Amino acid sequence: MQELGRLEDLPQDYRDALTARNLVPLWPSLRAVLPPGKPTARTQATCWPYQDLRPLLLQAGELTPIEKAERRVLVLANPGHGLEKMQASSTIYLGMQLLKPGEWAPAHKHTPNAVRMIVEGEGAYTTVGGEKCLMSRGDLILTPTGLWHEHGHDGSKPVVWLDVLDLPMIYYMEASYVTEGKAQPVQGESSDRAYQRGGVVPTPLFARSENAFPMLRYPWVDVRAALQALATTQPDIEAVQVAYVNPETGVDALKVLGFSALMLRPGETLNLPARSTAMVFHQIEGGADVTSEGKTFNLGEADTCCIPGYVPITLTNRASDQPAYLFIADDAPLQKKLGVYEVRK
Ligand code: GTQ
Repeated sequence: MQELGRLEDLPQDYRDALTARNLVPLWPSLRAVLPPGKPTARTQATCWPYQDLRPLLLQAGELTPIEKAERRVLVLANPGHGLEKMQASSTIYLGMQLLKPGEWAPAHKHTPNAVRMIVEGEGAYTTVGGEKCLMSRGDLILTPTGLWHEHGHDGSKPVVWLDVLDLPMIYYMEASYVTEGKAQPVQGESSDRAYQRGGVVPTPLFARSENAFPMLRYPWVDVRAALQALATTQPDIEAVQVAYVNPETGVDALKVLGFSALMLRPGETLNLPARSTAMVFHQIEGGADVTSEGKTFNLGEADTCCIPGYVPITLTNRASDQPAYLFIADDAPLQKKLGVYEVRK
């Protein structure tokens, strides 16, 4: 590849004249913005073990009352982006949120899309667009763009969940803002039961739902059962994996980030080809080793890690006698819409 001219090759008075007019020569920076063959990733392979962050999150519960936090969250920040950027990857934000018994995180709505993966505790709920979604370990609850949401807790022990947002993407677009609101009237329990059976959807008076987000809660009991059924009925399948989708259309549940659940069968090692998306892995049950570029994270329950895009990843179930279950998030829906999604075999 041809070596290009450097900034230092240009006379200082010429450079000053450009700067004074808000002009920049492209060629000294061309290789930085268009590197050959593969992007330069700021995202670094990073792991956030739950046992490290849990005591600090509980300490936040002592130090900062919910009224002073609104959302009591410790952000899982990737050092490659700089901690102050609060990004796990270029597009993904991760946060661990704590709600103590009796606390209430007030209603608001915002342009970024969110999901919550429940990590610990019982008795909390989030009300999304008037729908009360109960939180149990492993459940996935959507908070799509523009829907009111608030969190409450009627149980007796702290509840913790992992927030996954496309905040870095929406913020980068200068499209991120919030609107505060009042407590929402609840219109009933969550609609997940209506969509519980794949292949049949509600059609009241022959009409399909026109709701862009018809299902907000994906209970772990159902997702786990789907994975187990897949493992039993299709033993030769390459990977026991299911995607969280809109049950009306089959397309990704949200528009920017994609979510799936993976069962690693006892003793299984899975080689994922290099894909153009960074990936987040969160251990729901069991223990998995996540290896990329010679580095391995030994995930235990509730641990979370992030791996940059364009590198192959190896996943290994450490147990030979029981499955391991992972929750996976990436930005494949966005990359596919933009036409930049790649799998390198
Ligand atoms: O629970 O609404 O982690 O608005 C970051 C921003 C959680 C939430 C986060 C939010 C929320």
